[in-house]
Amino acid sequence: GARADEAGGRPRVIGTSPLRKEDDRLLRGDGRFTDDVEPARVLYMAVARCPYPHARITHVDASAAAALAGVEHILTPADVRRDTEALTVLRPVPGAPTLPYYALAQDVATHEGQPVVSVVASSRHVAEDALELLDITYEPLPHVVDVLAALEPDAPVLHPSVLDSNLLAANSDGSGDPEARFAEADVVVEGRFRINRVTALPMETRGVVAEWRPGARELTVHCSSQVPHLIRKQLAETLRLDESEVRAVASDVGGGFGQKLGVFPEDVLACLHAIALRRPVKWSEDRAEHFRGSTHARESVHDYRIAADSTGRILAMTNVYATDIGGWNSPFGSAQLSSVVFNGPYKVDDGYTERRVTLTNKTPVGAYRGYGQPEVNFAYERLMDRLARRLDLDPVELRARNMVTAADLPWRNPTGAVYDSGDYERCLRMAAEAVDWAGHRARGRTPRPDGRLVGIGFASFVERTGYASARFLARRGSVFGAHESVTLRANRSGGIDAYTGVSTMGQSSETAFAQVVADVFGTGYEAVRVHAGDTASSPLNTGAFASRTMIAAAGALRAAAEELAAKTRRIAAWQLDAAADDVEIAGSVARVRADSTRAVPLARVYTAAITGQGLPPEEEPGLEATAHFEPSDAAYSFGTAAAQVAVDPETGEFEVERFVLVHDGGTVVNPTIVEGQVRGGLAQGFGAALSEELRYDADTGQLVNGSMVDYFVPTAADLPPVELLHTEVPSPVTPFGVRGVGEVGTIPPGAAVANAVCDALADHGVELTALPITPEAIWSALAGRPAA
Ligand code: SMO
Repeated sequence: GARADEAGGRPRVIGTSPLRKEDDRLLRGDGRFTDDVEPARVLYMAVARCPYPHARITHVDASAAAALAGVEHILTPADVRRDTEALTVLRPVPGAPTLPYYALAQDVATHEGQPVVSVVASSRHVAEDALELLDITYEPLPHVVDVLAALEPDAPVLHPSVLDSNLLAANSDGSGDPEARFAEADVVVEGRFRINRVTALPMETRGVVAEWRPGARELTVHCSSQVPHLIRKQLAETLRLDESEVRAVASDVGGGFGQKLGVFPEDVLACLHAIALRRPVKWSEDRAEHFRGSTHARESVHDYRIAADSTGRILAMTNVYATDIGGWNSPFGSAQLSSVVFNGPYKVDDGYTERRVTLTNKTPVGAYRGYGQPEVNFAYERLMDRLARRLDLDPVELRARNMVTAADLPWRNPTGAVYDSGDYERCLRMAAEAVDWAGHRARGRTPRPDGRLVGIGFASFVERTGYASARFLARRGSVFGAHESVTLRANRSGGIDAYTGVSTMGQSSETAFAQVVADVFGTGYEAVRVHAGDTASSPLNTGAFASRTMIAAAGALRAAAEELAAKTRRIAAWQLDAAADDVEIAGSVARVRADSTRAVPLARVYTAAITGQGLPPEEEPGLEATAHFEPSDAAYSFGTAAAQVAVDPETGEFEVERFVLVHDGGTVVNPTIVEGQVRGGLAQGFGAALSEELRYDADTGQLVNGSMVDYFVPTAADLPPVELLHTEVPSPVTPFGVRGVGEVGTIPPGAAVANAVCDALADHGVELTALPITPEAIWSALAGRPAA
C-alpha cells in the first residue's frame, strides 16, 4: 500500500510494491536471454576441455576434426597465444602476481574443464562430433585438490613460472593487541571450521553470441553478464581492440549471483572465431560444462579463536584461514569479505584476520552471493554458542552483551570497516521472541514422544553491502569504480526512458529504478521505462554486484531526475505563464501548484524541448540528463536468524521446523522485491547449509558430483518454512537510507541450523564444525566418528 508520508503532496512511490515491469515478458516467455539471440548465418561453438586436474598438453592435431563436413573453424592454444592477451582479473588479490591464463590452456592445464581447443561448425552437434576427432595428447601431472595439502611443501606447484608455492598471496589485517588479550583472558574458545565448495548454479548458464562487422570494425557481443561495461573493457584488452570497437549487450540475465562477473575463456574464443569467420558465433554452456568450466564458490578452512572474560565479554577474536581459489584467479576470485567483517556484529577492538589464498587443481572459484560472509558467520556464530556453553550463559544474552550498540554507531571494526547505523540487538530480541526462546529454555531437553530432541539456534550477522570509494579500490588494484550512472531522456509520448548499464538478472532493477525516478520526478511509475545492459546506450557504470545496485544507482537516478524535473518545470512555467517555482509535476501533467486547472500535458512540454519549438528563449533544446553517483561508504545490513530443529538422536535425521529471519535492509524501496530477494538468498543459503557440496576424488582429482543428479540443490518443496520480520533503520551513508538486500539470505542458515542441532544434542556433546549439515554428519558426530 501507499506510504503515509508524501513527496510534495503526492503519494510516494518509494516504499510501495507496484507490479514488476519485468513480469509480463518473463511470464509470457518473451524474455531475451543470450540463447534467444539467433542472428542470420550464425555458427555454433563447442569446446574441448582438459579431462585431467593437472596435465601437460604435449600434442594437438586438429586436422581430422577440420576435415569433418560442417566444421568452419578451429582454434588451438597456439592461435590464442598469437592473437590474444592473457585474461585479466577485475578484482585482484592484493600482493598476488598475475597468472598467465589464456582462453585456451598453454602447455599446462591446471584444472579439469579448462578449455584446450574450440571448434565452430554449422550446428552444435557437428561441433561436438568434431571434438571427438581432435587428437590431443595429455601428460598427466601430479595434482592437489585439498586446500591445506596444497600449502604443504611437497605439493605440486600449479604456476611455477610465477610462484614457487600454491600460496597466491597472504593478506592480513587487524588492530589492537589480540595476543595480549588471549594471554589475560578467562576463557578461550577456538576451532577449525570447514566451509564446503558450492556453486551458484544460475538457471541460465553462461553464453555468448559474438558478431564482427569488419567494414565497421564493430564487435557486438551478447552475453549473460552482471557487468557489460566491464566485459567491453576486458574483451577490448584481451582481443587488442579499441574499446570503441566493442559493444556488449546483456539483455535478460537468468541469474548472476556473482558468477557472471567478468570475461571468461569462452567469451574470448567466440569473439576470435567470429572475427576470423566474419560470421556470428554462438556458444551456450551446457550444464556439464557449467559444473566444471564456470566457477565454483566458497571452500575455506578457518582457524577461529575468541578470548573472553568471565562475564562473557569478548576481549579478542582472530580468524586465520586458507581459501581455495582453484586453478586460476578468476575475475572476482577470492571472497574478500571473509576478512572485512570477520567479527560480525560483535564489538571487537583487538582482532586479527589472515587470508591465505591458495591454488588447487580444481575449477576456479569466483564470487558468489555473500562473497565470504556466510563462511565467517558459520565460524564465529558456532564459537559464540561454544562460549555461552563454557560460561553457562544464555547464548542470546551473550550475543546481546557483545553486540555493537546503536549508541556505538558509526563504529570502526579491526579491519577499518565502518558500520554505519542500526540496532542489532533489537533484531536479536525480536528473533528470540518470535521463536519463543524463553519457552524453549523453560521446557528443557525432554525428548518428544517420538524420541526427537528439539533445539533452537541463532545466527546474528552484519552484511557489508555496496563498498567504499574508488580511491580505496585503486589502492587494492581493482579496475572498476564505486559509482553508478544513469541517463534519463524524455520522449514525445510523455514518458521517460532510462538507460543503465546495470543488467537485469532477477533483482528487479527495472521496477525499482522506475520507482525512484517516478518518486523524485513526480511522473507516474508507468511513464518510466528502463533499458538495461547495452553499452551502446548506457553511460559508463560499474555493475550489478555486492548488493550495491540501489545503494549507488539511487543517487544517480535522483540526481538525473531532479535535473530533468527542473528543466521540465521551467519549460512548463513558460508555457503556463507562471513562475517555475510555482509549477509542479503530477502524473502526466505539469501544473500550477495553487491552481491545478492551469496544467499542460508532459508530452507537450517534452515535445517542445525535443523539437526546440515552444521553448523559452534562453532554454537549450533537448531534455536529457546523465548523472553519476558514488556512495560515501558501504552500508551494513544486519539481522538475526533463529532456527528450530527436531533431531533424531539415533540416526541424525533432522527437520528444520521453523526459520525466522529478522532483517534490516534500511529504507525499503519495494517491499515485495525485498522479500523476494531475501527469500531467494535463503534458498541458496539453505542449499549450501544443508545439501550442496562439490566433491573431488583425492586420487583421481576428478569432480565426482558434477551433475544435477548428484549435486543436491533444494527445490521449493525442500525448503524449510521461513518467517520474515523487518526493521527499517535508514542508513546515513546512502541515498534514501537504503541498504543492500540481495545477498543477506545466504549468510545465516548454516550457523543458525548448526547451532540449533548442537542445542538439541547438547547432552550428547555434538559439535558441528563443517558444512553442509547432513544427517550423516550428525550421526558421525553422535557416534564419535570423523565425518566422511
Ligand atoms: S558475490 Mo556478488 O555478485 O558481489
